[in-house]
Amino acid sequence: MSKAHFGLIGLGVMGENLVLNAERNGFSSVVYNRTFSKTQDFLNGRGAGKSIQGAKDLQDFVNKLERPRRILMMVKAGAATDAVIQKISPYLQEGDLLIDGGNSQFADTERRVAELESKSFGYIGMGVSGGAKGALEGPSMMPGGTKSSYDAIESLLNKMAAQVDDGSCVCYIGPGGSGHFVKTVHNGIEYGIEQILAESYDLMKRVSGMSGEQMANVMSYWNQTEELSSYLVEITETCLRTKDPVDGDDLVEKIMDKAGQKGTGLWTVISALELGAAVPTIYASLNARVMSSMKSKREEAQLILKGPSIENFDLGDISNGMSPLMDAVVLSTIASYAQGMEILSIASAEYNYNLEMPSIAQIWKGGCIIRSKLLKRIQDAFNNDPQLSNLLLDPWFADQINRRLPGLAKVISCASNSGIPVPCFSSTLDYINSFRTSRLPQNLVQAMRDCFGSHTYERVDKEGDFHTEWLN
Ligand code: NBP
Repeated sequence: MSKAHFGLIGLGVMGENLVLNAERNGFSSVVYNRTFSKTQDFLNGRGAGKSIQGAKDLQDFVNKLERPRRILMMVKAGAATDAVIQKISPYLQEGDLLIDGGNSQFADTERRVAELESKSFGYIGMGVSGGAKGALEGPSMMPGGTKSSYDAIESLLNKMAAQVDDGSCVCYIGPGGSGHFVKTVHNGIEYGIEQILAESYDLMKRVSGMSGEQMANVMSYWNQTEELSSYLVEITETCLRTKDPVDGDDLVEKIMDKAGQKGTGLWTVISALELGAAVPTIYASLNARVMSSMKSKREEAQLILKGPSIENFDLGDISNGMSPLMDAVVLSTIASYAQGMEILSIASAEYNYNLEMPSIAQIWKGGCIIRSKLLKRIQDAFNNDPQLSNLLLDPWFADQINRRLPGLAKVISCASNSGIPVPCFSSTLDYINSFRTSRLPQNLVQAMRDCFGSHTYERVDKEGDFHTEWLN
């Protein structure tokens, strides 16, 4: 049998679909999975009748691959990825290329790129987004590592990726762990948008008393607007329309209100704090998941901590453009993207990643979970002004903010008068109001720090560092 073009390790949800995608695009493949029965099940099931061979062990796996080998690992991030690298390394030869498509922490990828490349193997850390369907039909892929390693797999990735009007949803991101860094930030933005849609649902249900069907209609309306048309709005409509097959009630109402966080949202926030990037909307979404996980404490607190009753308030309906609620959703979504792009631009300078903002927006336009029409505007904004310091300053986005800020403020006031938490909406308003305020009250913070700790302060009227004996 002739040698296969492409090897895959890890037949989980993602690996299985990615190898079917590669095979469909003309790359004969060989698959290996730690538990061999999964390989057999796959070859007898979805992999049957295709140019896909199985391998029982890693020796057999590498023997079945043409050289230089191109091997994609789709295993659990962390220790499992290190274990696979350690086990396969003795079988690799100079020029072979390992690609980690899992959700690895970017610092791990930096370490692995250095280690593997010192042994003359290529190593690519590649973020993959799109879930099972995206993996099969065309995901968005964010590969980072040395450019020559990327060049060796460019044609494969170009064919496998989602396609949009201006190309495929993959490009060389940059050196080291940059691909996984960009994927991490992608997931941080995703956390933000999911929470924003959840907050809009909570308000529509509790303030306006809307049914699942009515809320789904709002999502359908939003999905036809330039500002909100996106995959996440589309699937929110589906979730809201879906009925429990047992009794026909809205299924979403039967789901426990506890959301997990697998790591990438947390890593986004940690990276942002380390880099000095302000990401309050994304942070609020992470914190909302943490709060949601405290179910029993919240049940206890509800009996003790009393709040106001629900205020009668018009959040809008489809006939009036769903304003002001749509204002809140649009501005918070814009803030999530703006904060994500801000982390990327600071990281690019700090870690010498040399990230291309328009290209990143371009490869997120298809295949991935945060794909949306807004990304075309983001791509244009960074193309029009490569030095753009914050997305909110682009004329199109600035116009959105200037028109929609009063609506966002009204929604937050209704929520707070009704005792309904809207952490992403509130953080967005504070973010925008802080950003557009040239003089913030941190002069007083600096005075206090100098008062108790002689930390010194700068003055607005002259150069230098100053100290005052405040307590004399
Ligand atoms: P999982 O994250 O559930 O990983 C399952 C695979 O990892 C199986 O093949 C399993 O082998 C293998 N594995 C584990 Br667990 N420990 C191993 C070890 N010590 N040595 C060798 N293999 C090991 O699968 P997934 O959901 O397909 O995700 C794969 C990667 O892609 C993850 O890093 C994930 O974060 C990332 N990702 C997932 C999605 C998604 O939507 N699911 C999207 C984007 C990225 P076994 O069969 O023998 O247990």
